[in-house]
Parts: sequence; structure tokens; C-alpha cells
Amino acid sequence: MAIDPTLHFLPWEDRPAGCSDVVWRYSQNPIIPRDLIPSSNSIFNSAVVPFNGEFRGVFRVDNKKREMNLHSGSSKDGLHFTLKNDPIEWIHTDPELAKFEYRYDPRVTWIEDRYYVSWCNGFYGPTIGLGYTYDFEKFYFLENALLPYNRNGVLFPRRINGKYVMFSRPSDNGHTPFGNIYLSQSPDMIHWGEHRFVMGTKDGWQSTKIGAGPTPIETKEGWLLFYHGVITSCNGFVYSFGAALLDLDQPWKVIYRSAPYLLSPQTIYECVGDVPNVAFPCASLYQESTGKIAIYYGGADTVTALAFCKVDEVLDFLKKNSEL
Ligand code: BMA
Repeated sequence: MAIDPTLHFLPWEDRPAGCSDVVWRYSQNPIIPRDLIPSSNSIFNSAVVPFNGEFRGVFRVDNKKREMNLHSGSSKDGLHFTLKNDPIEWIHTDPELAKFEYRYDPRVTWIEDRYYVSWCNGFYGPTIGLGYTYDFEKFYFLENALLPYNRNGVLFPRRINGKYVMFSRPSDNGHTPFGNIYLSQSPDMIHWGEHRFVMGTKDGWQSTKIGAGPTPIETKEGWLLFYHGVITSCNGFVYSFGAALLDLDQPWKVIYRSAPYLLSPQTIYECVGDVPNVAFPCASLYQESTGKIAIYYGGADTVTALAFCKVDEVLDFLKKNSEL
């Protein structure tokens, strides 16, 4: 089957009348309910990409035993999805790496000739698993990119200065109460080094920890990164998201960073669920010709939701509301 990663169209809804938010929610959220497939307890924090004029994705599904795993899925319109009831079975060359502990929070990135998948992989503690697929039928496991403990591994969509580049967020083995975004570089997707600090926690909504969200979007002015930030409230962690603009050639250099959040958990499906008060973005679709962006995010660790924005408005917001 020929692979066409071009985005021919994207799901879209105009900003509602009377709303002045830079990022607004889809009126029919959530787009994926927790019980879409018989095996699921919840379906959230998931990654959607364009594929042959349709959409494919890798979805985080927690099953009714509360195991966290990745399932493949497809959609014609980016709004209505069909998911496989059984998790992805990775093709491994090294049986040592095949043991399942847990797999969650996937990102999918088209690079050069295939779709790469990165996720939080249980390997004696959480680290970043990397694999790839051509067709969303067969999935090949590459390697664990980094040592435990690490989460939120997110690949850039092309090499920079000849190297693959990946964000990550070193963590601990629990519900980590800290976390900054770093970046690592690789000549071959296997060996990662030349680590750089990108940005750390700040005040307010991003004061406890931050982590990269969807694959960064290349704009003329820099890499646009949506990232989640966490504040610790009386009631526990609250996950919102904002954006940053990073230098095109040295993407660890932050040009702008949003002081206010772009979206925080405020609706029922973001505030009520297995983990209340979570809006966690893992994927976006960007149409360069119109500047439209659709962001897929998990709601309350239970359902998958969609939000929209326009690239020029996000860049304008960043210029006016940046604090480094
Ligand atoms: C993080 C990850 C995410 C989750 C979030 C809130 O550590 O586990 O998958 O959405 O916590 O529970």
C-alpha cells in the first residue's frame, strides 16, 4: 500500500460566537467515549495522523483490568474512530525487550518514509519506547531510547542539522512531583545523546512539572510546541496546556513561552473521570495553507477530545503573553 502522509483536510469547527479564546473546544466533545470498544475502561492521551486521505492513530487504552496499552485505530474524518479491540503486538528482534509492563501516552510522527511511534514504556520503570509502522497494521519495536525514568518522549518531524531530535521529561517511578523538558539528538534513532535543557517549571499552571505534547509544528518563525503544565492544588495535580516557540536550528532555545495557559480543565469531561482535572494533548493536525490546527487531547484520563486554533493567532498570543 502506498503511504501518503499529506493532510488533505482536517476536522474543523469555527470559533463559537462570543468566544475570544485562542484555543476553543469542539462542540461535540468528547469524540471518543471511554467504552468505544468492549475491552476499554478508558481511551485518552492518543495520537492521530493523516494517512492516505484518511486518518490513522495509536490510542492509549486502559483495559478493564486497568492495564495501560496501545491500540491501533482509523477514521475517515478525524472525528469518528474505529479501534482494534486488541492491543498492538509489537514485532521485536530482541525478546528481552518484548516483555509487557505497560505502554501509554503515544505520539506518532511522520519522518522521511514511515510513521514513528514514541510512548512511555514500562522497562523496569517508565522510559521512552520507540517503534515504527508503515501501515498501522504491523508495528516494529526499535529500542528504548533512554534510561528509566522518563516520560513524554516526542519526536521532531524532521532531522535538524542531520540528527533526529526528541523531547523527553526525566521523572521518577511514581506520580512525579517535578519535571522539566529536555531534548536529545541521534544519528540513527537508536543512540541518543547531546542532551540539552529546553525549559523548566514556572509559576502558576506550570509550577509542578511540564512535558512536551504533540509533535512540534514547523513555522517560519520557529517550532511551535504545545506542552502540558501541572499545578498542585488542594485537590491534587491539575493538567492544562500552553505553547512555546523554539528556534528552528537550535530547538532547545526558547523564543516565546505562554505565561497564561491556552486550555485548562473546565468542562465536565475534563474535570470528571478516572483522574479529574486533566487536559493532556498528544497530537495535532496542521494545515499550512489555511493555518488551521486541530489538537487531540485526553480528558480526565477517560475520554479523547478535540480543540481548534489558528497558527497565526497562537503566534500572536505568544508574542503578547510570553514570559521566559
Ligand atoms: C501523567 C501520565 C498521563 C496522565 C496524567 C494524569 O503522569 O500518566 O498519562 O494523563 O499523569 O493522570
